[in-house]
Amino acid sequence: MDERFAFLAEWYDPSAALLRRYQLLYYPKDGSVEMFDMKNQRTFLRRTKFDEIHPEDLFVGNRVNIFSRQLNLVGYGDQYTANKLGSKKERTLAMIKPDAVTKVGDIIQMIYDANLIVTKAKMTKLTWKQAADFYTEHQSKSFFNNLVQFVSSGPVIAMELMGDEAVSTWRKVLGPTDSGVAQKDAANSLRGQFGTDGTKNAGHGSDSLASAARELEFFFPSTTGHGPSNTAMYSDCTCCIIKPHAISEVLTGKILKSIIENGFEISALQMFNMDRVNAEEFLEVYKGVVAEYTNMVDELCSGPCMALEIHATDAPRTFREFCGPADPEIARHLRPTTLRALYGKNKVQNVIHCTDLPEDGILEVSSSKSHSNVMQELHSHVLYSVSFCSR
Ligand code: RTP
Ligand code: MG
Repeated sequence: MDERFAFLAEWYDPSAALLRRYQLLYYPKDGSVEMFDMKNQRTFLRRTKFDEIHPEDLFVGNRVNIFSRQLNLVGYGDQYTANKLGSKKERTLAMIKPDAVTKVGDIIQMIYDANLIVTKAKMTKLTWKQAADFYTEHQSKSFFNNLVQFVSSGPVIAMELMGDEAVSTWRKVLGPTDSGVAQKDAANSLRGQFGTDGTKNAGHGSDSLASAARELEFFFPSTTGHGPSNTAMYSDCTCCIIKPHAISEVLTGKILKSIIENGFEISALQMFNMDRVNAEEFLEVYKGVVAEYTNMVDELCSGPCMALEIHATDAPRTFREFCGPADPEIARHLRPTTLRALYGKNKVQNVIHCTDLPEDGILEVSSSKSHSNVMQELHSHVLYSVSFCSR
């Protein structure tokens, strides 16, 4: 019999408002998948070749996109799969400290290069008390006050990372605690490249699975509340969403780096999953106006995306110019150095959704709304979605 891996998977069906459960089978020999509806006890998808799924994406806690359905892998379906694919997978908390937030692009690239994935992310600014709570284990140390003062001195970016031995892998990426030592002994490590001294050392990583669980709960609570709030400030800004296809193509690091290098400040950042209802509402201004509306909705809810608040003078206009024409083919002819020209595939998978209306037609249709109203609307949709999804 062909080797096969089995998972329990959940899919939220928005039209029925039901959480549906499936058994998902994957056959590595020919890259085919098969799905079985658990409630109705019948085959849902006959064994079908599906090239877009990669064996390394198959582990509990991850999401996979199968024929436009976003499935949550919630359990292993048999002991064989758990042993073979699950035994080394861990989650850990990574935090980019205030001194390295502008290096977020390089750092996310380093995370992916280490074969880890980012499953949650949020920019937040900790109060003194929050930082002291976070580092409570170091309360009695001589450096405690310095550390708390530093970590609460500006925004940080907290992330949940997942992958094989994530706790130790991420600490290896960070390098030695003291940046001076890191520069000598591990020049390519995160602290070797971006740290300054023993305290200002660019990043944090949980030191055990138990700390990881506690620290993830601190930033991304699983039960009550949303954790420390994001840093959105709603002024002189525009809203940008890195689309799911770009995230799964591992472009996030390059995109963030390019945004920052071109003089834009990222004043808020949060990763989230939009469900179909959210995506439809978010893209409502395009409904009946842009032919690709339904495909745009499909794309936006096909996996995690990253919402950014971009702060700059005249941000909506300058940032839109930086992204380039919505159609990557046109962008490659007219503005070959823009993000969409460089990384876009087609009008739907065009890397970035940025606030504004790409077609003149829409402006006419929505002429009752001023430009800034549309922006605020989009912005509040994102933040609504963010708070909705981080629940
Ligand atoms: P982290 O917790 O931030 O990932 O760092 P770590 O495990 O490598 O180091 P740890 O001993 O847990 O210390 C926590 C943070 O405190 C600051 N520190 N300053 N002598 C000093 O000035 C000193 N020692 C530690 C660093 O920011 C360190 O990351
Ligand atoms: Mg530590």
